[in-house]
Amino acid sequence: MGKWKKLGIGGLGIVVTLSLLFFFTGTLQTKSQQGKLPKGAEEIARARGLSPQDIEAALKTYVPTGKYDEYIMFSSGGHSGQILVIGVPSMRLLKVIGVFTPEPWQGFGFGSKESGDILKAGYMPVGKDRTLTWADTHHPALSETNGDYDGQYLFINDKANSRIAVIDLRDFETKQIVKTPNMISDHGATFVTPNTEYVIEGGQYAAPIPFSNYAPLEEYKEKYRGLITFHAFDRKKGRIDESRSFQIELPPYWQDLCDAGKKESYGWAFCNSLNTEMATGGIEEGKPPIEAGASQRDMDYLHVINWKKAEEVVRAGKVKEISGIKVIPLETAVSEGILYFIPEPKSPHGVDVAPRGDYIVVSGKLDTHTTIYSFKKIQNAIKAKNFEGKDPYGVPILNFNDVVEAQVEIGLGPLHTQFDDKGNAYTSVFIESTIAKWTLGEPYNPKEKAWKLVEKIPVHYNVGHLVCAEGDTVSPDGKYCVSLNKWSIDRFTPVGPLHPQNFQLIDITGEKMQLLYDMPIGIGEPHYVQMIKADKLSPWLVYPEVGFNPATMSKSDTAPLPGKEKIERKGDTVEVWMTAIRSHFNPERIKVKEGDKVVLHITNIERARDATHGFAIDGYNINLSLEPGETSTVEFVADKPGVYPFYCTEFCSALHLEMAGYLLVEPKK
Ligand code: RUQ
Ligand code: CUA
Repeated sequence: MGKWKKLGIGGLGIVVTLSLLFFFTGTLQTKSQQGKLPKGAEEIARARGLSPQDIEAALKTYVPTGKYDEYIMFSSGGHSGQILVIGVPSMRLLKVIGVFTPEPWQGFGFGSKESGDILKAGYMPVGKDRTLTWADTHHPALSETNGDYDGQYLFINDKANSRIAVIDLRDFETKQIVKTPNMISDHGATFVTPNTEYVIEGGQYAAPIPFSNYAPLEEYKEKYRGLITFHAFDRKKGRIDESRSFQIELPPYWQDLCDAGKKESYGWAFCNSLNTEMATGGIEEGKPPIEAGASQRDMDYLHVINWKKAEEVVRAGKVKEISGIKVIPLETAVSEGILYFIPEPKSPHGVDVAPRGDYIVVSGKLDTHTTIYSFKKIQNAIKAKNFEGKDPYGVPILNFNDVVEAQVEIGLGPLHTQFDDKGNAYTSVFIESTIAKWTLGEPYNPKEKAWKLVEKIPVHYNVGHLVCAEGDTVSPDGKYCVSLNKWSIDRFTPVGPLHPQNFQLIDITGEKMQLLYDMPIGIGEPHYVQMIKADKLSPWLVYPEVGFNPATMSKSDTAPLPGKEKIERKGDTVEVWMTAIRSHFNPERIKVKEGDKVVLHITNIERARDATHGFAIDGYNINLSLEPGETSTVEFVADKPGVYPFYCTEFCSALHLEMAGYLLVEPKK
């Protein structure tokens, strides 16, 4: 109430804003309505206690029914092992894609052979119960062509188990999970090279190679190593091709985030590291804790990796084969000029390559600066063999002052950086809970404006990553950034001691950054997000043919088709060819004997958009989602005698409840 009374100039501003908006969008309005607030708008604002800024923010984010969002965000789903698809600016959740974790709505991991095979491929290679049912997803990466998002594929890592997943953006479904050989944890993943030649996966916590080779911590320096994997991507097949992938052995520092070079720095990759002290803890034995041990030195090492050169070395066969993958030994990486180090400020976290590939921005978590390295200077120093020394493993270290371009003081605890289309960079500042906007130097800005802090905006609270529209590509869009806050504290109605994360949408088009919207994320802690222009995506609305198998992305030979439904018994195996259409399954009765193996193929023969049918068998933990055209196969042993209804789990029609049948399992005599 009070706020509204004291509107003054601000109130005038909002009236003008609203007027302009209604003027420009007012094609459906009568002349007399133009230029005026709609009747009651002021009253609503007053009653709801909305400030002029609130109204402006609401107008900028509201997307009316039937209208689409301009951008789509792909967010890591954190511990859920899934991916969230979110519209911008509405911040509406559009989909949750099952990736590493079974997802019942999509029937991902609940009986279909296709999804079961994908999940199983990602299980642990050692141990008795090798099942993994969760993942710590961190960094999604859209496929790129010439350093720009092409809207075809999406990748994401599982930090907890060192795995990589491939999602096809024609149907937004997970197609492949790779359990990376030799590695047990990752973090610098996933990042793609500019033409998606490789999906980069940098390791995190050093371990023996492979990790299942036990070695005591006393032998850490000798036996433990870091690793980075370059997963070769076969775009035609839409799959990672492990036969062409390779790894590079690294010193046992804890490698952190990575980024691929682009344009000028094409062919190179950059990863930072922490714990170059090689601390291994031992707090229980009176030794300093890891956090103290790993923060003693003022500098850690930015890893500069020539992956083009590494490719050649792999082709020349100068590799070891370990657990079925080619590994470039550390000595070879050094002698072949694949690996160099650059000192970087204490406990660095994010490393981000500027749009032209000319600068590499690094932020130290315990520093107040972003540090910017020049790729040209790095190349010159390497060519001139201008090294300040070598690390204990023989890796040449470039001289910090030779390669640094600038340092910008932006605030305490900088983490990650994104870019806009106007030569600005945006860095998340964790300890301060702000987003800092600063200017890049030439050629992005004339000299006098270069490398300067412009503005900071508070966020709520403890920001990790941030994302700006296409903000890590060769051509960022500007427009929006989203701050991915770890803590929400007081922003939402309390829902118990586990608080949601908070995504805050920020408008960066104006002279000042403007906070527009808070979106609570209630499933696991998202880390990174990428934001793509929505019109770059062209997903299917139904599967292209009836009998389509999403696992192979082709029409299946075994797909049941209308008129070809049948049940066949061969020995102890009962094979069923079933179709689904509103509102029945055909056949509706499946009679088997206890202990029989049941192989059931089912096709949704619908062609209408959104006419999805589910297929659940009670008591057998089976649920499929069959989108129009889709075919799927379920195999199970009918080991529970009795009567088991099966039914459609999608409310598909008025007679949806009638879309059912019986599985009759006759007990053994
Ligand atoms: S990381 S913020 Cu993977 Cu920065 Cu979490
Ligand atoms: Cu098909 Cu409900």
